[in-house]
Amino acid sequence: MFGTLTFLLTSCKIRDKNSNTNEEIKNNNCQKTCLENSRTKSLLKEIDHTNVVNKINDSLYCLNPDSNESMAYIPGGIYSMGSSNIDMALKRELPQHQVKVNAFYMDIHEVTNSQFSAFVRATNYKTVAERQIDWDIIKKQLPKNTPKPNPDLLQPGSMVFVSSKDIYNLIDISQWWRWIKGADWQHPYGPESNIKGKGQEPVVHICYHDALAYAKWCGKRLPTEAEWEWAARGGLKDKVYPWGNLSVEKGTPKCNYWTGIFPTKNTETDGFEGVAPVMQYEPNGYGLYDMAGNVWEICEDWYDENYYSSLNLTEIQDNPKGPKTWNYPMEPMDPKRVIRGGSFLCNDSYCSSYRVSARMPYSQDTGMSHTGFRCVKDVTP
Ligand SMILES: [Ca+2]
Ligand SMILES: [Ca+2]
Repeated sequence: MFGTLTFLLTSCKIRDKNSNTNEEIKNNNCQKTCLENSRTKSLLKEIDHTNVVNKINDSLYCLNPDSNESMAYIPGGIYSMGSSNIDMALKRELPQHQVKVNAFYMDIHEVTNSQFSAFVRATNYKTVAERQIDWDIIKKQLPKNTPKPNPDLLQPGSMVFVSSKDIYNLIDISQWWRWIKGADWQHPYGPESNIKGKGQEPVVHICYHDALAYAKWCGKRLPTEAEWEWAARGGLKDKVYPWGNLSVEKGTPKCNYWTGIFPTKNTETDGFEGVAPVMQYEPNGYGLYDMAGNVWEICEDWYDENYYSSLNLTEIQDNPKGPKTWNYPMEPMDPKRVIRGGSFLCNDSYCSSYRVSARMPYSQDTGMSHTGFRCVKDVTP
């Protein structure tokens, strides 16, 4: 939320309406903040959940914290973390470095609305997006002398993707992201929306603190970034995607992403314009669903733009937990965690974050309509 307000108050003050040629849009992709999103109407779309319900026999498995049901065993191993594809990777994904990961269990799908509902019913937990915003706290993360915004802006709310057919560049994310008062996990598109019939969709508008609270309640934890990438690779070596190297555009749909031209045209050829119920596509080699696309997944690690390049490449990183703190020069005062896997908003024309090595900063106090999480659990001898 703090990052959201930073965005609302400080970003994209200058709107260069002359910089909207295709070539300039392509060049501007180096920014790749990737705060993409889905359309409001996609929330209202009726979805047949039959197949999903058949696949998930007990979506409330977290009610039994000792159960590993709906979790996959991820064997330990050593792998090359980061991208081996220089053409597709961002600097933050380089260089590749050797990482050792111990075995663990991982949720086979993103945490669903049904699962999160059980947590809230049991604990009365209120997500950050549902809480009043404390100006005295967030002003410390904004440039000095930032004027106090209208009190309306300090009401509970969250960031919602709103599609636009008329954009002038791919840098000013305010063209497709809106702060919606009353948007939260139970009202993903604002106070008039709800999650009825969407129990098998991943919970969204979740920030790091919310995800952590849920994980602890389940007797689980959030994955480290190294664990997440190792799991996403599904036993494959040096591949671009969880399924291998075949382009996301080729063959049968492999994940829920933005088909078409982001953010102006969504062809829905993967079956969904917005968020999809979990487990709609083939799992990876470890039996994990939606490690590419659908919703971003929050990791435990702080985000450091230069973390990989700071490592000693002659050493194997033993179960790394990331940097000691965050480093994101574009918003230096806003604490950032790592998110992984991309979302239903990702597209090759923008950031192609459904690649297994793709990594993105995420304000730890912010909820967004394309971000959720899944949990892991240690293997006890
Ligand atoms: Ca899609
Ligand atoms: Ca995902």
